[in-house]
Amino acid sequence: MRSTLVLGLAVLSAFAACATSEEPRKQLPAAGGTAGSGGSPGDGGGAGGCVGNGASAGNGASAGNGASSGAGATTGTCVGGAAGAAGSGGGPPVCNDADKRCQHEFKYPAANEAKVEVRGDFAADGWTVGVPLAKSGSEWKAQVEVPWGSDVQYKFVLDGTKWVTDPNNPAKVPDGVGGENSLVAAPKCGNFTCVPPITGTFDWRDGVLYFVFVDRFLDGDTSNNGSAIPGVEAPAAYQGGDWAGVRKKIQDGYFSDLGVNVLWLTAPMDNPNQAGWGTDGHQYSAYHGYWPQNLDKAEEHFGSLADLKALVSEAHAKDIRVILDYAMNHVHSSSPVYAQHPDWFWPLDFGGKKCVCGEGCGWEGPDAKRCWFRDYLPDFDFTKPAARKYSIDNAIQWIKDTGIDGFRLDAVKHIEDAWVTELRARVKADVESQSGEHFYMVGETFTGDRDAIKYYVDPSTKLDGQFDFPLRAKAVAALLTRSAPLTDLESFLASNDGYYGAGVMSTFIGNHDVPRSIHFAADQPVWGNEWADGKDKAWSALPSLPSGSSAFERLANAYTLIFTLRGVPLLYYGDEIGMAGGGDPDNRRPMQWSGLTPAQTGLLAHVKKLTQIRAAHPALRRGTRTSLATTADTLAYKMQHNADSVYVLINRSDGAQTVGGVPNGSWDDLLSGSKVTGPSISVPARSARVLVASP
Ligand SMILES: [Ca+2]
Ligand SMILES: [Ca+2]
Ligand SMILES: [Ca+2]
Repeated sequence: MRSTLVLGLAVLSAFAACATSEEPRKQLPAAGGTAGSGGSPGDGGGAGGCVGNGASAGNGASAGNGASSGAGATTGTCVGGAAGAAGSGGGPPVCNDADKRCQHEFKYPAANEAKVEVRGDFAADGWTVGVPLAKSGSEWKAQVEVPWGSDVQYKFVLDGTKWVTDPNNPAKVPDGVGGENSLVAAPKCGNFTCVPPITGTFDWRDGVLYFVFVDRFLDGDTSNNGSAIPGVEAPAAYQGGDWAGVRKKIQDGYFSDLGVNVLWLTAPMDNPNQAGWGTDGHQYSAYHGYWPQNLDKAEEHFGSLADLKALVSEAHAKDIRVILDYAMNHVHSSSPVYAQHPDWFWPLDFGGKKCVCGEGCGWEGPDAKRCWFRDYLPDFDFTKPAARKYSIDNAIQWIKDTGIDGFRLDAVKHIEDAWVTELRARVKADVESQSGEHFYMVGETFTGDRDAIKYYVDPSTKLDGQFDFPLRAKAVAALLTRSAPLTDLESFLASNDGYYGAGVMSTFIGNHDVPRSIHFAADQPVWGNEWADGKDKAWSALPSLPSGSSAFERLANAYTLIFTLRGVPLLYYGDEIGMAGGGDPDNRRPMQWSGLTPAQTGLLAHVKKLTQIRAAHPALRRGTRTSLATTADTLAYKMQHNADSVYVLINRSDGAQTVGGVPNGSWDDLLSGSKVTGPSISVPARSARVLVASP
């Protein structure tokens, strides 16, 4: 059926220099290399105007109030000057060409017809739903919104039955059925309007995200487990988790109890049953899903497409949204699309060297887009329109086939920008126009360089947000390893709060590419460097669960931070109970479903409290942050949105600390349930208080 090009194991094993599993981690910043001064170009400025104006923009302050904020955006298109006033700084509206609309006046000379309408491709339903013209003296006229810069074909319909071209417009094109259509060629206008972003019924700033690593979560159907792939040891092998298992946990209410309302699932595309070598001398299976082989098929280890659809439906029934990991940078060398269209991929040979990222080619700079992650992972050349179309068609098909609500996009900085901007345009045209809901797209750019991350953040043309790796590093250093004072974290936050403009970033402490968070939080941290990849403890000398409760309390403090800041907080599966694990693949151990220690149970209860508090207080999801008192060991800030004020006091030290700066009066601590009195409040060792004024 297919003449796939398979790199045999002999070839792979001879090439043992490729990195570990699916996606080698890119560069780490030079120590602390994130500082970057605030006020980067275009902050605010770019957010002004029409689309992406205050309406759905990050800071709710101007966006109207909580619950259904962004509602302002649905008030219709905003026109030139008016939009500028609504945004920051006046001027023409800001949107990409695909969202611009021009007013075009259609005119037809009046004779003795009773009615005239215009039909055409100015709108999705423009050929079936006409726009009536109004008679004005000797002419019929109508102002119709047409897309900026793309050809518009049209006809007039007289008295509901007679289709004619425009007698006053010589521009005509064949209509495909033997006649002609009149043509407005690529209309452009100075006074364009912008189509508003669709905000739908869910505001993504309210999201609490949970990353389900499907293969490692729960085996809900042993019939799909397949057989072992020779040469692959258990930690890098398929372990049975599947969509049926995830669905079961949705049904059981696990996520609802946790306060999670968005699930991120590992990539669903069919991967090969084949081993690939890592740089660590171990062979890996494709349990992670990042080696797409048959892009239009579901991975059989996880179930069928119907199983995935059922999972999504089950989630929706519980008011939980689902986003899928989508790996677009490359395919596996056994993929039919690579065999059929080798010209859609960057050649591995690059002037006599093998262009593998970090080997013959660099991870950064001009090679970053074209380098292959492995010599068995051909890299799409998205400068080729046909390759782009194929890939984006596939992404759109997955959305349509499954009913998902968003994508987590892998390795964004390794793909050509046109893929991202075209996907956004297609999502608007093909998905959001049908669903009426905003399709959330969050990207991964593994770096401490905020500008590199921000480059892709633009909800109207690129991504809604990205994972906030720089924040994660600062939080780990200040709250878990305690290698930097909390004053460092505060100064970082001060510049980070508005850094991504209208973006809806995802904040996190741990993920599948770094060692389990709990080990950074141990009394003696297993890794002192917050950027450690843990590969020294990935296959042997594996870390075990810390004893006692102190590490869990420190991790709880880190969650208090991200659950009281704006952004979509992410929980990596098992981190809600502080699961143990070193570097990849040890950080992907099977989910622990029973036998929790008291410290694990305490952490889980803390996370549930945080999600409840966050859900109840728009200040935490929309608010403006104001720093209160900060010391090396304590961090205190106020979050405010309209009438909602919440004070957050965090103490990382091993003794109680008194935190000042809270107003006089009586306060309820939402975490402990106790009452305290300002302005100076004692916070016990390794804990936090989240305060609201006592009624
Ligand atoms: Ca299974
Ligand atoms: Ca497969
Ligand atoms: Ca690439």
